[in-house]
Amino acid sequence: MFVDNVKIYIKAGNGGKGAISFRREKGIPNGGPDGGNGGRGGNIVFRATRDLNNLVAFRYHAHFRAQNGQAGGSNNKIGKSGEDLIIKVPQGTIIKDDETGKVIADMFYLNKDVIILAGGEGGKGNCFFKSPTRQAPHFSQMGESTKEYAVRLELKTIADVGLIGYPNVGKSTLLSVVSNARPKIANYHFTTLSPNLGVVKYYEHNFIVADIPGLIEGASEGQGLGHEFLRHIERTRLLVHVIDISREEGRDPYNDYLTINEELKKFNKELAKRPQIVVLNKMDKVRDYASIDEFKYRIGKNKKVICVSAICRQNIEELIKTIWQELEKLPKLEPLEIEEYELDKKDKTEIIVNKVSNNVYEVSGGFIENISRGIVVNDYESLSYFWKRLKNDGIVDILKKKGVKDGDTIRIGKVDFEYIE
Ligand SMILES: Nc1nc2c(ncn2[C@@H]2O[C@H](COP(=O)(O)OP(=O)(O)OP(=O)(O)O)[C@@H](O)[C@H]2O)c(=O)[nH]1
Ligand SMILES: [Mg+2]
Repeated sequence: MFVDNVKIYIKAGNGGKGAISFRREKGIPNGGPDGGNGGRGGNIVFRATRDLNNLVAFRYHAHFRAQNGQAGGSNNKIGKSGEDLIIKVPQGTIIKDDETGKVIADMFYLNKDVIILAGGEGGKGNCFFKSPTRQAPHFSQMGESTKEYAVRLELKTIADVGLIGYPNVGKSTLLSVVSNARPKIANYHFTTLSPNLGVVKYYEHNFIVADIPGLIEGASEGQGLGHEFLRHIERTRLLVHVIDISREEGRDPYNDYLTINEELKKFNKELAKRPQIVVLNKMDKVRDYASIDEFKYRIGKNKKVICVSAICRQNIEELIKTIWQELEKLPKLEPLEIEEYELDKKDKTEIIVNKVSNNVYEVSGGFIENISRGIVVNDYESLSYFWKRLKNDGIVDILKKKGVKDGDTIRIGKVDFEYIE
């Protein structure tokens, strides 16, 4: 089964809770607060690899959670951070927000880690809340809790060269003789059912070749395996168009050439304009060399045509050299140009005040979420700390502007407070 589009669920780790603790040492009966901060939650990190060429593994494993941070400890001990979760995907995987369809990242570069979700911040320990007027705070901050998101992974293979052509013309055989790949080869149509990638070495250089299932006339209407796999050669720089010159199957080679190019055009006009090298394969079976001259004449002088026998490894060095020389002239591939888009945008300055009914005002936003992690409703000191923050950070002013009066209710998260002037 070949899978190049899947939905998965990811969640970064929660931050650990800050500790509430007081020093207890011999000779220091009322030691100060020494509760340490909680640890950070682990990030969700994506990494592109060439060890994979499809997304099938994600069909069976679709939920990914990074480790939570641990709680802080006494003696100002900071909680252990959660470990990052590294998700390996084939190079060329595009990560989208499943809800909005917006692209978050293009996993274009090998081994370049991309943080898609950041772990939650650890909460502050009670030591942090100590002040001249608050010598022994009995409260600490909760760790930041993170949300789960659904993302869609879409593979669009990255390779320098794409092999195209009718079924059974020897594309996979060619890939197996030029590269390290060992694709399935057999004497029937549609042996290749999903893309194969191979690395070709040419002196100190190397380049990637992608072999896809064969195309036939009408592929755009779903004939054969259809057009579906062409998107895996859209991100190539050069196409190698393989043609069976032996006429073994009774088709005319030049007609094959035109038909496949027509199918390319129907899929994507840009792809049809991509530079092509034409490879006439199965030369070992050719008795009548006039047909080669005829092909070359019909295709025109300015097209590059190379005659090979993949099976006999005849002229393969010449082919590799020609491909490399062409590639050198072509611009390098670039990742998708995407607008910056973060999945879990945390605006820690955002303050939203809404009047929800006559006497009730709801306060929300990243700023509030952050400071409200410190409220312990049944702890007087904790509440007074919280009120102070609301006053000092201008939230009370905003409430006043909105018309709040003595005795009104202020709703923050799930907690209601009475507003007292
Ligand atoms: N005589 C001869 N046969 C070849 C040559 N190259 C490939 N073949 C044979 O052609 C048949 C098809 O080869 P494949 O490499 O599977 O062809 P393909 O184009 O990948 O086919 P699909 O995956 O079905 O699209 C196999 O039996 C190969 O052994 C060649 O140079 N000469
Ligand atoms: Mg094949």
